[in-house]
Amino acid sequence: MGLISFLTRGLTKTRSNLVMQLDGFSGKITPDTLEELEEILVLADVGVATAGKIVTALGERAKKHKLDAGQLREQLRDVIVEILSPDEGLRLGGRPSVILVVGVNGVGKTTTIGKLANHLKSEGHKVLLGAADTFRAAAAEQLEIWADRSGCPIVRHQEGSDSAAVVFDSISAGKARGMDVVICDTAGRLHNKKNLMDELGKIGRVIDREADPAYKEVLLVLDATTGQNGLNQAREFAQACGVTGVVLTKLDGTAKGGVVIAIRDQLGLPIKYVGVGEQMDDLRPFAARDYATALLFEEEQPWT
Ligand SMILES: Nc1nc2c(ncn2[C@@H]2O[C@H](COP(=O)(O)OP(=O)(O)OP(=O)(O)O)[C@@H](O)[C@H]2O)c(=O)[nH]1
Ligand SMILES: [Mg+2]
Repeated sequence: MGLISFLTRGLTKTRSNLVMQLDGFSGKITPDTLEELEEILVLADVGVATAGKIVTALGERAKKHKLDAGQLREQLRDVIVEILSPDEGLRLGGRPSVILVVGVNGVGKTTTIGKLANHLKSEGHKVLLGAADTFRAAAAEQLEIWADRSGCPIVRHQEGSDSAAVVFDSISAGKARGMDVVICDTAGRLHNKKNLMDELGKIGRVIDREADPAYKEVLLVLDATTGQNGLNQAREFAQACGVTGVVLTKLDGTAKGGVVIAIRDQLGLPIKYVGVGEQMDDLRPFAARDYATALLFEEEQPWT
């Protein structure tokens, strides 16, 4: 399935709300139109600041090009693409590249790792998984199931052992076995728990020491259904462990798909992948243009 169809399916809830309301506009684009649009965007979890920025940009375009409401969706899409661009992929190419996956409890970290391992493997990369969630009972077993499904080796220690030691061993095994990518799971943690956040800092330093920091990725997994709360989580994690990109999961179950735009705009963090389901192939690399199109249009447009 192409990315647009995939996103179109995943973003159904967000889009149907947005489109229904946008279709209500007609005639000239007036300050009232823009004000209403701002509210609609805020309801889609774009956030107040970013929604304001979007309608300001639209107002300028409307004035300059004498736009009417029929052109609103197309123009809105272009403004959103501008905010979400440029697309940034993973920094691969290290021997191995190391991806640390972090986030609060239950956002979809382990599932995302399974999907990502499968995706990278299908692109020809040799992937090893590190079970550095040593905290939650059965966390390593859960990752092992994904390792089996995606056909990737896994490094795991006993429950309760030091997570930084698992990361160390995973990188060593990755080097010894000629892996391209090592993806390490971590235990879910609340962003206000200082000692747990410090632990991520420690793991990050192990990666910097043992692997090439130029190819280190710290992916923050955010659950799209939490909407604007994700922004606060992102701020804290970014400070604690130098997040390099965001994976947004559970877009399939929410009308809050607009939060992607707020994350990029407010925090400057690139969205690297989006998850729209629980299955192995329900994860795709993020693409700004396709995302914005799927957010606003039911079908692929001739100009995409
Ligand atoms: N609908 C939907 N469900 C998802 C998605 N990603 C993950 N899930 C589900 O979310 C639940 C939690 O996923 P996990 O991968 O265990 O989350 P986690 O962040 O590793 O959880 P902890 O390790 O306990 O912090 C599971 O039931 C997953 O199937 C997604 O993109 N869409
Ligand atoms: Mg987990």
